[in-house]
Amino acid sequence: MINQLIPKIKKEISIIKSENELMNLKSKYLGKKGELTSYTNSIKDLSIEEKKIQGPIINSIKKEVESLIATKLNSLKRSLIDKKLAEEKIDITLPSKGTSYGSTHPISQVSSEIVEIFTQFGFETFEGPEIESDYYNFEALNIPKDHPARDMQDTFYLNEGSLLRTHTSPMQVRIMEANRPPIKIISPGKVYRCDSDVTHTPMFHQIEGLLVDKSVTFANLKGILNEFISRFFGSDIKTRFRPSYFPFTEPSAELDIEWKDKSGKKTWMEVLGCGMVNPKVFASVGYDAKEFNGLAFGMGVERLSMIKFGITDIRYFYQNDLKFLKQF
Ligand code: 2U9
Repeated sequence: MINQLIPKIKKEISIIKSENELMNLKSKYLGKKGELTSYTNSIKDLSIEEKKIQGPIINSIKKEVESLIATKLNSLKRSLIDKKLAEEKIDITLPSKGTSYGSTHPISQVSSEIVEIFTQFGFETFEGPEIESDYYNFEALNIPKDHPARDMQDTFYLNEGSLLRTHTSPMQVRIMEANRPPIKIISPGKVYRCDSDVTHTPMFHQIEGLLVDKSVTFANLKGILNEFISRFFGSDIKTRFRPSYFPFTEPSAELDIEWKDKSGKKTWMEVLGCGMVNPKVFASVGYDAKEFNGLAFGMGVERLSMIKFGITDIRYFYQNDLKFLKQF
């Protein structure tokens, strides 16, 4: 009987297809109650002579069965790997899906363009903190306690005394505090106001400029801003300075450009605000208003972008709609 065991097991192993089946076969022959195990157990009952003959035979058969099982296990594992490799084959000759590139957000593009123009005029760029104190955002800029800008409905207040800056002017106050004229700076950055409709978002981007020296004139202000408009909107654009009011400048003006609306009709469009630095602002930073004067201006990057590209709703800038963004 034992002599036929090897060919029988070989036949059984040859049709096995899974590790599970192989383990069942292993326990059938080599397990506690396995066929081969019972032969091994019976050795102890044989006579000494029989033991000498049968013992080695049974042991060598057991070893061979163990080796047959190990070989089969290896080949099962190998064919599993081969199958996986065949399935996961990559056809490197297939055409690629292509790479898509992102692009700079239109607000960043326009902001950089404006900064670049003022850099060419010799202005240095400084960026400041978005969380500010009441002092730098309002007090030092001659914005009185009862001014509507200070109202809870216009300003985002944080803890006692701190707020989200409503303009980038606080940075310019800091620069003036730390330096003596001449000063020729611009400060671009995010500003925050409690406001939301087609032309206002609670956060928007501003660029403000400040030039302080011994004999700065309103003519200098007009010259700089006219040159800026012709570089940004085109050299054929007409401008006009219309009197206005800001607490931090005196006199103050708003700059309008002549622009064609969608139907081609010419209209005046308000583009930015400007003026001569109010002597009260100089007093806050310890400058002698008799010795120095300055020009200042401020513009909203979203507003300028909307005019330049004919965008009618400011919220397009922040909806991340690729159909919109890909046009820039
Ligand atoms: C200092 C002194 C004066 C900056 C100025 C404006 C006029 C202005 C608005 C334009 C549209 C803000 O973004 S907007 O809503 N800004 O009209 N800004 S003069 O004047 C300064 C700044 C700093 C120390």
